[in-house]
Amino acid sequence: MKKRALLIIMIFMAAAMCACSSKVRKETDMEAGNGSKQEIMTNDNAEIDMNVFAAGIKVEGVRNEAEADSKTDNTDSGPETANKNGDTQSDPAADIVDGGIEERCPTIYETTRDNVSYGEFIHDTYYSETCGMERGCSILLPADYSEDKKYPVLYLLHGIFGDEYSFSGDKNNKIREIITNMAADGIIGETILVCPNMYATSDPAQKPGFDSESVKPYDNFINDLINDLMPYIEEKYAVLTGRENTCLAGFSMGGRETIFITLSRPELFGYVCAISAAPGIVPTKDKFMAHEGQISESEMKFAEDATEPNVFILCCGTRDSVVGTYPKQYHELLEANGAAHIWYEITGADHDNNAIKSGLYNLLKQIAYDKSKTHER
Ligand code: FER
Repeated sequence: MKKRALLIIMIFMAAAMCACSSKVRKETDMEAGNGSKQEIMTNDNAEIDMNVFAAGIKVEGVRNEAEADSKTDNTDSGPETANKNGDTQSDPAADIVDGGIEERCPTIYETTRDNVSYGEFIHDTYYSETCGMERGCSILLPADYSEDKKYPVLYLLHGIFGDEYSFSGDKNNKIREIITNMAADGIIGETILVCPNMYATSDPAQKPGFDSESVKPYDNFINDLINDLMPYIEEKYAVLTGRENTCLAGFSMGGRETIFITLSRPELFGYVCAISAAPGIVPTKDKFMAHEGQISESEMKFAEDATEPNVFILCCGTRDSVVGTYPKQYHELLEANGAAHIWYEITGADHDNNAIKSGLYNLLKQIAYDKSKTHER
């Protein structure tokens, strides 16, 4: 009988220890994007699933109700054009280059096609003087990549808690399909996509989090990108250099750094898109933390004599549950300070792949439009 009582006490103790350690994990574990359910508490005591960061809330390849509400017609595959036999055929390239923003990436660009070859993401490393260590990046080369050609480059920056695998590891963002299908249709040139690790720390033990110290390596990424990664990519791969051939885009934390990098070094990037940009460029306090701000509100503009990007897009879903209206506030600040840009909202999109697909598609579409004006496409 005594033995049985002892056993019951031991079981109770073990159960209590388990519950305790899972609570510690919930509050301290900052790893995200591995599919397991981990949560973080905001200052208003709301629980947020950690997997919403890095590469967005996961939405499957099906269109949701909110999308059906959206005014954009996703099934439109372009205007009907008559060929010389009088038959009508769809020519997507004919209408894509009209300069208009479409809230949703059309289905024809995000769908895998049988007659198109898609490249595979590769992983590479480079030495970062900025961080004093070897760092990784994922790279999507066109399927028929050849050293005999030269390609424009798009640097794509992930969200908080992410790394160089955040985009390549999520098949639902359709980045590979969009970039390859648009090139296959001749809308854009074949493009090399580079997905870096944006956490530019010199301390391998440092981890991201919602406090000023833990966020600093993201703000340091500008140095790693410009002084280490871009020179490495330009030396190792067959890339076209210069702002006309160098594009920058980012999601959330990556969107915030995209704006900061663009305002700081606008002469380097001809085509830019900040998707669902996170707060903290200017001082503020949101549900996650107080932000000191990278710059003041009056500095949220290009320098007087700056070479500005040909295309600078800011966008966000109307139902973004993580960054809310911060992207809109950035737009309003840029507008008040006279910095040219395109702003649009994606009806019904959350902090998710619908926003990512939309931003990427519209950036590439604007590149096509801009190049069509100067016949460079
Ligand atoms: C914040 C809110 C959102 C913040 C970062 C984010 C550092 C980033 C979200 C994401 O990358 O998905 O206050 O502060």
